[in-house]
Amino acid sequence: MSQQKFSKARFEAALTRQWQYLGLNSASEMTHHQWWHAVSAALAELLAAQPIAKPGKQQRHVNYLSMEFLIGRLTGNNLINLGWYDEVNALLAQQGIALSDLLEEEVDPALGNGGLGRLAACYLDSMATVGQAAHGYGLNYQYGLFRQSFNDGQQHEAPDDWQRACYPWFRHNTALDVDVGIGGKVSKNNDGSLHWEPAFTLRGEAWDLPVIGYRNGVAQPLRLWQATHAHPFDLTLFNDGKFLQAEQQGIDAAKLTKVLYPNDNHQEGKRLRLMQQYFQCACSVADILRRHHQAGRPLAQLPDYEVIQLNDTHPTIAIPEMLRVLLDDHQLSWDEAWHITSNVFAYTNHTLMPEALERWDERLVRALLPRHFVIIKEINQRFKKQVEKQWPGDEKVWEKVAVLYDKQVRMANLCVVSGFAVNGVAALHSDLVVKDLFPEYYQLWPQKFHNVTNGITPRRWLKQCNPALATLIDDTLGNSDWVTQLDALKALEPYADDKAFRQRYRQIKHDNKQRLTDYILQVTGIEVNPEALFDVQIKRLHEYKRQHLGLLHILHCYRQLRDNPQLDKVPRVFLFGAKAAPGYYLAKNIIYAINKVAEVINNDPLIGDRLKVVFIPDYRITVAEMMIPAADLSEQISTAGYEASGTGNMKLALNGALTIGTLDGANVEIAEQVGEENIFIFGNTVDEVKALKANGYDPKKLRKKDKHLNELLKEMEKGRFSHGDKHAFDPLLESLTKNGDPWLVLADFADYIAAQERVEALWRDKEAWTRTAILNTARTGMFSSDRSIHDYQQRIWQSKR
Ligand code: HBZ
Repeated sequence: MSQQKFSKARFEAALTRQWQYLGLNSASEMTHHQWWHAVSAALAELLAAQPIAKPGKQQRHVNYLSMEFLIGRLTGNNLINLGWYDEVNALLAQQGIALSDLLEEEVDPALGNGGLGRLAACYLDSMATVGQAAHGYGLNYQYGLFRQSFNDGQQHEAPDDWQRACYPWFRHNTALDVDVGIGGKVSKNNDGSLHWEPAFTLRGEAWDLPVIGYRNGVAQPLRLWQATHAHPFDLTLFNDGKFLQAEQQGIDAAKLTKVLYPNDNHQEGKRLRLMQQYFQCACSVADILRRHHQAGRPLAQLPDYEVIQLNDTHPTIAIPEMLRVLLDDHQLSWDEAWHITSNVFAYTNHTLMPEALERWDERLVRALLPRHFVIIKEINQRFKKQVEKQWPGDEKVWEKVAVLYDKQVRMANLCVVSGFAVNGVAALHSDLVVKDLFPEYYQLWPQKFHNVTNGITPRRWLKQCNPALATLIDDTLGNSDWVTQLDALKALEPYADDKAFRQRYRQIKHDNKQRLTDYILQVTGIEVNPEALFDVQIKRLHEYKRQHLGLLHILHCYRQLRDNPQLDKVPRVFLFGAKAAPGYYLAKNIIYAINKVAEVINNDPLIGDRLKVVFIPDYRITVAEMMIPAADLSEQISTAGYEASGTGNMKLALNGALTIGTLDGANVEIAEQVGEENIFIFGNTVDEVKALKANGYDPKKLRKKDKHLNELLKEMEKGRFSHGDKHAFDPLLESLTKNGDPWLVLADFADYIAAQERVEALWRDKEAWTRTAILNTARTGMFSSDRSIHDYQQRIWQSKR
């Protein structure tokens, strides 16, 4: 496979068609936004007209099912992967148009919440790049993750209408539309077998986005299903009212894919969410089977050709759906259907937190999906026999491993029982999946359990977001092999000791910080000093991620300077980016607290430029692309055992930010790679966290003992940052003390401050700091998502069954 050639003539012709569609007389009449649209649509048209390269090797086709794909802007990324960026840039320049300005016109398609959705997007990029044949399957939400603004420091949410109807990269593939039933009842056939009579039918439209491999001629689809009414095509059915029932029952089909649920690591249990999940799964399973049939392959061979990777439990209902189709539509026996299904599905776990493990109320499942419920019961009963054999009469074990228990369907258990592989997303996490979450399953099926450490695509997260550093690496190594072989960055190691190289590396970081400084001024009106240490915490807002531990450190610094105004303290800019789920009261209070503290510190003349605190609003992929290359310090400070992996930690380290972090998730592997002397590790370990909790951890005692910490908390309690309002931060403060500090913020505080002092000491030695930063870039090659995909291939997708 080789790169597609850019044809200037064809591109110009396609571009001309675009302004002609608009009824204009020339390209020069287009607005900036129209230019972006025209260029993107022209590219999409050229791409659609080209034969799609098929990966050469005989390998199972991957179907990556995810409720979220946080893809970010596509036009710039596609140009880079196509290898056409410079040509298009030059061509537009001739017309007086700056491509980089045009690209700013694109609204982020924000079809995901955070790490899980972004991981799916990185994996699609890597699969196309390494030649792993794959389809991504998800939903085409009309509204992506809400837009965030701050109103007197409080988070305000607005709908994210990203105008999917005129997104130029979309193609509605009408030939692939699918009809999906919901509700109704199960009836017996004459031969005693069962069939489902849904109450109504919805139409799933296939909307495809191209996923372009890095300069290898590959383009494969990300297929996002969009719900509409099923259109009557059969007059009898129409007269029976079948196609109108949905509306009669108050189901507005278009509602189904209206909005992305804004929760991360928390299940809400809403009926509409289950409908979304089923709709996405039914459309995807039908599409996978359609392709299989079209290729003329027998059903029994499905596992030889297809694998379905479930991105967490959100698409689990695909399992009973596959069984239903095989049993009812194809009349396979249970054993045949089970053999096929249980060799096709693999499950990735992204969390151990009980509140995030999906469970669905039996009544809800039965009402929406009566046939699926019968199938789930069957799976459960058959599995019970197996458990009985291994642990006769042990109800405690059954209570843990059952698929159906207490009138709830447990999706994670359904995945483990019905899939051929289960994986965690970092070494530590995969270990805990086996030891803490699924020990009994591990006893039954040790061969099912794997680790695949997460990764990030170097195309978007280095080449695209940090072009100056990419060019420095190209120049230094004499080639660009690192873009697809990230391990090649190892060869940068000797340059850490090269003064001239350090100077260039530092200059690039400085320029990136200057760019971010300008952006901060533009969106917040706050002026920060690019010479200061940029201390960055960017991720969803969640207690376990402990943005409030960061806040306590800020209060500590502020206090130090007030106690001793002459103190020679390293100037810092604390930068936050985070959205809180709209219903997550405490998370919103943490945002409010950070914003209110920021207000006081930023306006304190005593402090001046020495400390600034900025909460950048509406954190999203495009903002991450600006913050990551500008970061000096990467805050990865979750309570050990709770961040499954993290991927921001990888992006930041690759771009030369040093990590301050706990031994959690992939931080452990980052520390192994960069070396302990090049990372700031602190805090209680997983085992220590467990011991503290087991021994009755009492934050109040800690507070009493630590006078300084007590002072910091008291300042907040007294209303010092809230115009005298003593209750402004009650939820946060109560969680830290009265409610037992479940995330051990106070327990890690002292060690965190000590680690921050080591940060300051190193920062004072500019050359030593830069040397460490370079080693971080050089040694984080293993976190390429290309490596993750190779791991999936070897350990899961291509493994002998
Ligand atoms: O998945 C994250 C993990 O917290 C993070 O540690 C990991 O690096 C990343 C990729 O493996 N999990 C999420 O982002 N989870 C969600 O966004 C989520 C969304 C909807 C839900 C539950 C979780 O219903």
